[in-house]
Amino acid sequence: MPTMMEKLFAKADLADIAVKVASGERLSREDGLRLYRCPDLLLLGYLANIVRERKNADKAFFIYNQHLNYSNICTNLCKFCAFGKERESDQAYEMSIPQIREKIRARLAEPISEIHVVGGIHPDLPYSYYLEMLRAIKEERPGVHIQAFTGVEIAHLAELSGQSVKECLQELQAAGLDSIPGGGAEVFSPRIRQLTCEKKLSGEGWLEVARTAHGLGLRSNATMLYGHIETLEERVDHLLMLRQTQDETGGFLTFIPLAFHPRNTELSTTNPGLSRTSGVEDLRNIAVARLLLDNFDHIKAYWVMIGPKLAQVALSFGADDLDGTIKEELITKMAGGEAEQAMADSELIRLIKEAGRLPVERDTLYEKLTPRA
Ligand code: V47
Repeated sequence: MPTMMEKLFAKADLADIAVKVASGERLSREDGLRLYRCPDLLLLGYLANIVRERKNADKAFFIYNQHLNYSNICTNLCKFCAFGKERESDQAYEMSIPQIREKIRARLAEPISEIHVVGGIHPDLPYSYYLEMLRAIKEERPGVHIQAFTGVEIAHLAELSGQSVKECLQELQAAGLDSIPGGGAEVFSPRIRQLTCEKKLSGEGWLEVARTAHGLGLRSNATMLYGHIETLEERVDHLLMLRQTQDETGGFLTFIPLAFHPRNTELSTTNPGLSRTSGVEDLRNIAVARLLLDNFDHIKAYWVMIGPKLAQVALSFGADDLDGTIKEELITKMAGGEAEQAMADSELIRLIKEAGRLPVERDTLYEKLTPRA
């Protein structure tokens, strides 16, 4: 006699996918589309949670980190981004190396294990600035892990320095770079890139930087910016390209779905119907990513973009990581993000415990850190 769950999956036409998930079989492109189209969020969550618990049991990770957005001056001016500004804009800024040192020094009393560094594609900061920045951060905070420069920034720095991506990454590594954040991936579809960020490095270019970094032993993250003008097919194809690359290199640490924030973006002016993503959409993207990305160990619910309350719920829909303490992150804020930018580690721990999970403070590479008294 079919069990209650079997009946529910049959009713939602997901019976075959449920069997695949139970046996750990890889899902197809068609399966991914069916999952995205499934109206029953709880069934999606149920399936994603099976994978989440198989990979990470009850653990929910967080990190004590500091974000540093060194400059918002950007030549790409992507239509979904409210952070990037032209040099002439009265909102444009760039931090000098002494200012960066000051930002790091100001938080030396906190047990920060990672500095997350991202900025725009600056038209004229010299290559030496980036090397100096890395060295300065390590001088101010020896031993800290620097996760810096998206694949797009790395490709720009390689060009600026007249080196190959590999040579440039090696030089950045020698100056203090420890891993690469997941930004700049957006949606790999050439159609979406043409419509939203035509000046940006291509999707294939972004993946090539990741492959090169992984070949050097540098780990990196991956993201997808969803909830704007992309189709479900484009989302699934993006996830499958990441899965394919992970099969080749095994170098991705975590996947982070990024919820589009329309305020102050050009995309929202040309598409007035665009609104903030809904909670259902956010959870659905986390669940489908967990199910399709079978070779990724971790899925992050980025609380700055989806809010701490939904990020907490996401721990039952496939996510096993809440990112960290952050404090100041301007990319979401400029686009209308309303979540407080700082979260105490005690608050992250409370959210995780209330979700019935086991809080684990991690370093960037997901090594467990000893709990503090
Ligand atoms: O690449 C830009 C996205 C990214 C908007 O690696 C926007 O752990 C929403 O990648 N609405 C940068 N998103 C941030 C990023 C990130 C964040 C947290 C953790 C990690 C990680 C990476 O932010 C950009 C772009 O995809 N973005 N504008 C916007 N209006």
